[in-house]
Amino acid sequence: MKATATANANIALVKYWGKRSSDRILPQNGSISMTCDGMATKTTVEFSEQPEHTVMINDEEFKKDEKDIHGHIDRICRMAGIRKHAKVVSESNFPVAAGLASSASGFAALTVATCAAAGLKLSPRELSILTRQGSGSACRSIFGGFVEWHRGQRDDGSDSYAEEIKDKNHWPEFRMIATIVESKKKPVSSRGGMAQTVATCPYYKDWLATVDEDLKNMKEAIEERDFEKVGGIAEFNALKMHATMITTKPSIIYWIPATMEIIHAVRQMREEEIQAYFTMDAGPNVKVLCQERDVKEISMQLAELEGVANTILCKPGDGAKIVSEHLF
Ligand code: 2P0
Repeated sequence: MKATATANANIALVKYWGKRSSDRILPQNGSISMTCDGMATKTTVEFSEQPEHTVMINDEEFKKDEKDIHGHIDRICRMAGIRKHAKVVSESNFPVAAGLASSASGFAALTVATCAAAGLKLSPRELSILTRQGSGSACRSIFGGFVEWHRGQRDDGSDSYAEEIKDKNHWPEFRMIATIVESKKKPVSSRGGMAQTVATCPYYKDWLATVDEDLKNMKEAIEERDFEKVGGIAEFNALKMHATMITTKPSIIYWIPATMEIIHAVRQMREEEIQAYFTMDAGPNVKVLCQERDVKEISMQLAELEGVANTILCKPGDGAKIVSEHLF
């Protein structure tokens, strides 16, 4: 009754922003991401007779917050029909809660390890649906390479799952440089921010009206390995999402001066014929999309910017999987 899983974070190229059901975590729109080799979480789960679930994340005891880890473990226990409690130890190799998709890799690794420890055998699609109920974007980290999370139509969520578009070997030269400007916990959570956006942004419906076109074009661009097309769609999609955040009441502005500095630097790089595009999530950090051949030059230019603390280089990675080496 013990198992360990690893999962990579994922960064959306077409963003998930807003829920149509918060109970089941059903999105308002579909999304597409790259699973990132370079930002991973490893989680060991063991069931025993201990009186309650215990969860340690990066050497700290997990305190209850809006992401209900204990409730997610209970959900899996109910499915498996077991009454024991879990000891969970989890470690990530990148800063948590800084808009770097730690909840995606975290919930994907937790779900895969907990199911294995509980003896629950699920298909990848079933795992994706189950993981989604812990944290939406995490359902994409079950798969590797380039992944689409289907919005689905049904109220029970049975058709809202992620699916691989292309595996990591389809485009091995694709790179993402996560540029860290601040590793502190963010002021407004993604979950709170998206609920507030759906409730108060006057342009939210306009955002939704553009997403299907982005999804269709992004899928084509990935299939054709058309870097400029992927970069252009991803960058504009992120700006549209941030436009809805900024025009929410009260306004949510995740950007800090260093964020703008990187945005302008990336645009300047394009002026100089360096193919680089940016995307941003619910935080101040910027992810720079590029190709292997330009990594050295782009990293050098980013390192020279005042507000940049460090960078993490990612390429398309594997989906979540069971590993043999436990954390305890
Ligand atoms: C994404 N984000 O597609 C978008 C872009 C942030 C901005 O998914 O409430 O942690 O657990 O479903 O998945 C972050 O939100 O939120 C996110 P819940 P989640 O990657």
